[in-house]
Amino acid sequence: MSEFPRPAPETYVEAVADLEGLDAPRVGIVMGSKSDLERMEGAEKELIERGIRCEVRVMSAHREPDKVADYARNARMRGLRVIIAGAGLSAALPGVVAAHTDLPVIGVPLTSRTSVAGGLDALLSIAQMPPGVPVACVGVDNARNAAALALRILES
Ligand code: RP5
Repeated sequence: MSEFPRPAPETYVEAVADLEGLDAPRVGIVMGSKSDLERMEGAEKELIERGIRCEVRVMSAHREPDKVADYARNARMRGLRVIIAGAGLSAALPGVVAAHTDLPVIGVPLTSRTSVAGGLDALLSIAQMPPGVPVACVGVDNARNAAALALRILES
């Protein structure tokens, strides 16, 4: 057995409790591109108005897969309790986040410059997840509802 001192499981639990008591964000808002910022700002606004600490990050499931995987894998340890993920086109981001975390993931299908059928492409990409990898899905461009749902999850 290694002599290297390993933290006891209680230490980890205490660390998470500490994070919750301090300024650690409870909700992560991620999106696939800077071009999504405007459509996602309703989520941040809603959470701030309700006094919920959140963070906003841009990361693409297709262009930066390792960054997305790292973010999702570390999310719970960092104190996050819900992740809101918005993306347009072939919107893989919410599903990829859900593949790497057991936190609840809420997907926001977004319209973008080259969307087809008014965002139906992203809506189907987010909603049609395979069994066992759940992603909640709000309406097209309805980031505010994602925040409202995150709030209900945090309060449940
Ligand atoms: C998606 O592709 C993004 O979420 C965005 O909605 C869309 C277009 O991205 P950009 O080409 O503007 O970076 O991945």
